[in-house]
Amino acid sequence: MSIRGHGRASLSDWLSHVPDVAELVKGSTVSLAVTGLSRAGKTVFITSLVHNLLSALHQPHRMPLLKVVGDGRLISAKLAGLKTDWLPRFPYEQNIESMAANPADWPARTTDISEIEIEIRFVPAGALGFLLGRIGNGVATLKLKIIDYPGEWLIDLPLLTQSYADWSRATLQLCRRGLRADTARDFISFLADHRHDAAASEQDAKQAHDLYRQHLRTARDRHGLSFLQPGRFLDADSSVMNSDMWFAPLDLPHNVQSFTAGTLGALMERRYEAYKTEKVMPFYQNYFRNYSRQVVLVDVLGALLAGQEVFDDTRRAIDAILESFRYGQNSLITRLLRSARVERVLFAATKADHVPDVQRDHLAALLRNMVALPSLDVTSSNARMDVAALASVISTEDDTEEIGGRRVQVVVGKPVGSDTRAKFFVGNVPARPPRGEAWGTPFLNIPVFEPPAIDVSPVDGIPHINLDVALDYLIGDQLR
Ligand SMILES: Nc1nc2c(ncn2[C@@H]2O[C@H](COP(=O)(O)OP(=O)(O)OP(=O)(O)O)[C@@H](O)[C@H]2O)c(=O)[nH]1
Ligand SMILES: [Mg+2]
Repeated sequence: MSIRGHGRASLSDWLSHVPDVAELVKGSTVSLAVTGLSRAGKTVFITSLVHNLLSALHQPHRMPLLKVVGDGRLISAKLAGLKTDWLPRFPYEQNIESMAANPADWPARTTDISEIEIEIRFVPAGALGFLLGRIGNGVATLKLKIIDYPGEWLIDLPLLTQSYADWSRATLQLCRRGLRADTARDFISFLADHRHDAAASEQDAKQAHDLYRQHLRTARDRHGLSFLQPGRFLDADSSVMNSDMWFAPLDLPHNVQSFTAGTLGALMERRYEAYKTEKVMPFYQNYFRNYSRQVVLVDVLGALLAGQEVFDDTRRAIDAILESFRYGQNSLITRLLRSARVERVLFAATKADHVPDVQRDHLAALLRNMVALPSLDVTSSNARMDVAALASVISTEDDTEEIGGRRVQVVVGKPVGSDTRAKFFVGNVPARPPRGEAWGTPFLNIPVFEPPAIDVSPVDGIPHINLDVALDYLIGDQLR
């Protein structure tokens, strides 16, 4: 609706036709969920985002491409007070303190969901801003809830349409190949002595569960594998470990689809089904459906450096994650979310400061390729999706170095635990997934860099790459 053409109507008439204005005055809420596979950079992303938002008034040139900041329309951004929600609070203060400490440290690993809320006050752009000036103090409020949750939980969605027998067979097949053949060795040999038609035993179920979980954790921690189901088996000490969730896949012959009562197979199947209804479905029905904006962080470079098997496994995990954002008619996710939809999703390659500037476009292009975005975006019922490369905390500087008579771009940084800064050359980031023999030439490894000097008070902010662009894509429309 345009202002012209309503010249004769009173302001209040006009206002009654513009629902956004009422909403702007009383304040609206948007939930931005930050997810991604283990170690992708979720906690650091949220910590830096919050710190830079709280600092934006003092240091606007840190976030110029977040339009509300760039346009000079931001009035204030502060942490919301008492929480009314039941989710644990995201430990922003603790994280920023460890990153600002001397020696600096990165935040601890997280295993559960948490949330933090920021209240943003701003002058709306254009006609709405003019109107708000007329009827109020000209200031609108947006409550931004930011949620940190493990991407592994999304990898559980495909379980909902898979029977226990089919899941067992697919999982065991995977366990026998590549790096998993090693991490799953004890589990597989245990299964050889514990058939599905043996009498159900609480102790056997528990032992299979423990060995299977051990395999999942080793696959993740030692090798960086990510297609690991069920996702909650990786949580440190969650309620999933109640005895009614002790299950694992079994080694089943091809013809077995159902299990006789009283057997180990029947016990495992019952628990697998309970996991779906008690863990997977409630997450979608009670939480996910409210997160209308989401960012999926991917450590693309880490996957690339880890080699072909890990890279392919990351792609498989991303494929599973994508299912939560595709809303075809009658698909399972569509039914689970009922009328709710995720409106915008950004897939972001993190830690872009690990490579020099000239390589960062390739990082984004490689992720675009992994996500297969061009073919996806055509269906309008899907969430709107895009791809970016970013660094939540720039911990390096760009430089050049002569290698083999050629001048190449490198990054300079201080590895954690080292006293000195050093130059690192990671090789060239390919814009497409490497094929066949291209995997033969290994990429050099990159260390964990110390974060730069950071001030705990929200004044200076934190140097980053593209955090402002990412945030503007995700919630910029709410701040116009
Ligand atoms: N150089 C650099 N390193 C980063 C950046 N973001 C994350 N890292 C590194 O990646 C590690 C993991 O980051 P987190 O934010 O803890 O990752 P996460 O996804 O929350 O990990 P989990 O909680 O274990 O799932 C950090 O400890 C840093 O070493 C970045 O922007 N630049
Ligand atoms: Mg974390």
